[in-house]
Amino acid sequence: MGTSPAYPSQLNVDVSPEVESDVAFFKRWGYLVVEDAIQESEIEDLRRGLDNLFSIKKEQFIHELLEEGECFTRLLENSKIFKRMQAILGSCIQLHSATGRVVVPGAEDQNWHRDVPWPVSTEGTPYGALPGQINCGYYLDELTDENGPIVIVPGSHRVPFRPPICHASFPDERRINALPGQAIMFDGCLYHRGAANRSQNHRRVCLMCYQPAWMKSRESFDGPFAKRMREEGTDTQKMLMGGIEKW
Ligand SMILES: O=C(O)CCC(=O)C(=O)O
Ligand SMILES: [Fe+2]
Repeated sequence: MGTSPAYPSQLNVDVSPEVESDVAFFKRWGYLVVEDAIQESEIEDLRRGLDNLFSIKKEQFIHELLEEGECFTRLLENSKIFKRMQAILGSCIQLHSATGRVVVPGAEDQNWHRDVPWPVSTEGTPYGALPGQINCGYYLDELTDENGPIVIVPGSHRVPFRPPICHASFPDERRINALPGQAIMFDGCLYHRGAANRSQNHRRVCLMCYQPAWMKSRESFDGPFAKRMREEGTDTQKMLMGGIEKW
């Protein structure tokens, strides 16, 4: 373990009017589509990277993605996404998990779910704090009705009850046909699901999930990349990879 990172000097970061309006949209609806989050060359690299991993591991979910190569590590501080994550969650954030998902042809619909298991209240806690977790999907194949959009229920991140255990349609659901290059940020409490893949091709996505640095992460951050970041990284990189061990 390297030295602890210096804590950020302020919790709420300064934001441009554009980011402020994105934050307002996110708070209200629980998701955000960010245009031009990654460029064509990065998309190509990520596709190659995931294809290669899938050919070795042959698993739908590939965990601890940042340990798997440089094409993935560049997502950690993607400037458009990171700016918005900090604007919403505050400056003290860490990675919760980085996951690749390769959905093969014939894969069935995911059920509605929240990514987080904790209870939700419309009021937060008396002290104003909400546990937060925000995922960000970089879809590497254009999503269509065939290969499976990501389906969400806008605004459901605040409802104080859980989603049904099925994939029935909601009257107010939105099927997002994400494009490569876009990134889809969504609150971990938002009702969502990946739809079935009825195409002939793999449906590939990298999911980068962040949370306040005082929460428990899913990853243990004990791989070589995480260790190197904590030894040699900037204060932000140390913090992102679990460098704040205690408060
Ligand atoms: O593949 C997707 O569009 C979403 C995946 C997802 O929500 C999950 O695996 O928890
Ligand atoms: Fe999910």
